Amino acid sequence: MTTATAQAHPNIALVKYWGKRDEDLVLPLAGSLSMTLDALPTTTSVTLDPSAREDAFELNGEPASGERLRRVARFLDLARERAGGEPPRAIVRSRNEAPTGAGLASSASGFAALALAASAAYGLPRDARSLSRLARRGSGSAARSVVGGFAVWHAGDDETSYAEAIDGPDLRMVIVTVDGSGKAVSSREAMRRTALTSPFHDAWALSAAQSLDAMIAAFRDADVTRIGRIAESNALRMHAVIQSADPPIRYLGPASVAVFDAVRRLRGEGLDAYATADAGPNVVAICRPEDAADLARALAPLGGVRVAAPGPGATLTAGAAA
Ligand code: 2P0
Repeated sequence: MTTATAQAHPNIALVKYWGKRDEDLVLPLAGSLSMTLDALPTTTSVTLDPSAREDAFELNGEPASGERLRRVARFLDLARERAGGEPPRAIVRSRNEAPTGAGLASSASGFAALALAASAAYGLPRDARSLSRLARRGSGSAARSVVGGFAVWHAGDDETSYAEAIDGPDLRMVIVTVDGSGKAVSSREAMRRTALTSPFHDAWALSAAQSLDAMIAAFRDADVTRIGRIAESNALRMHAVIQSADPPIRYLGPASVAVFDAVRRLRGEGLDAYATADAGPNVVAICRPEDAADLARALAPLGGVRVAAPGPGATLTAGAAA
């Protein structure tokens, strides 16, 4: 049986993706910019099984069912549609080093690895643009994990909405895990609710597009301070619009807020660090490489800390077909 295995890493956005222009095609309201990490990879294998009548999905050794399985099967349907003919069903085995569903972007690394492994198994193109476009359909943020280092995901349309690399200054991210449990509301559902009910939604969409332009300019100037400022303000605006949904959703808890406060205090003491957080309670602090050890030491009392550097894009680790 044909098996292909790929690895991809999570990414943390410095300008967030929050909201879709088209749910089916997973087209974002605005572009976003992220760093792919060198930590917490997902490794995924796709084995084509000509005798199987359904796809199967195993996550961290456990068979998946329900919506989790359907999401993978729908994604494989897309890959098979692109392959043409009547390609076989598949067994997908995936292993995450990050806690699944805790706001550490396991769906980004997951669908980036799956896009590459499925493309290899079904003989689809494996250039970065094709992979990023395909990964996007699994989970928007996965479009960015296809790319190593820093990535800009263009809003665009189905053809042009993909991520590509952008040069930037070397950065470190100190991941502060304050809570490893799953999130109460999925990003997908929370984005939908925000768009439908927040009175601030249009302002958020406009602000996100402006933040991306400002961030790209800060990257061009390799200006870490500006990058950090824009990232922190963009993250807080995203959490503000999420909290303004009805019924409200709040991902940041007291322990998360304590990390934001600690980062601000450290900044007052001369350490140039900034904070961001995704759709979960964990916080990521951003700094220059030379400050990472001090920052990690200062934040250690507030949660589990781990320093990440820019990491590789999705790579095939075994078994490319044809
Ligand atoms: C991001 N997040 O830019 C933002 C910040 C969470 C907060 O991308 O619905 O799991 O699968 O496209 O990719 C999480 O969204 O959502 C996300 P879907 P996804 O990293």
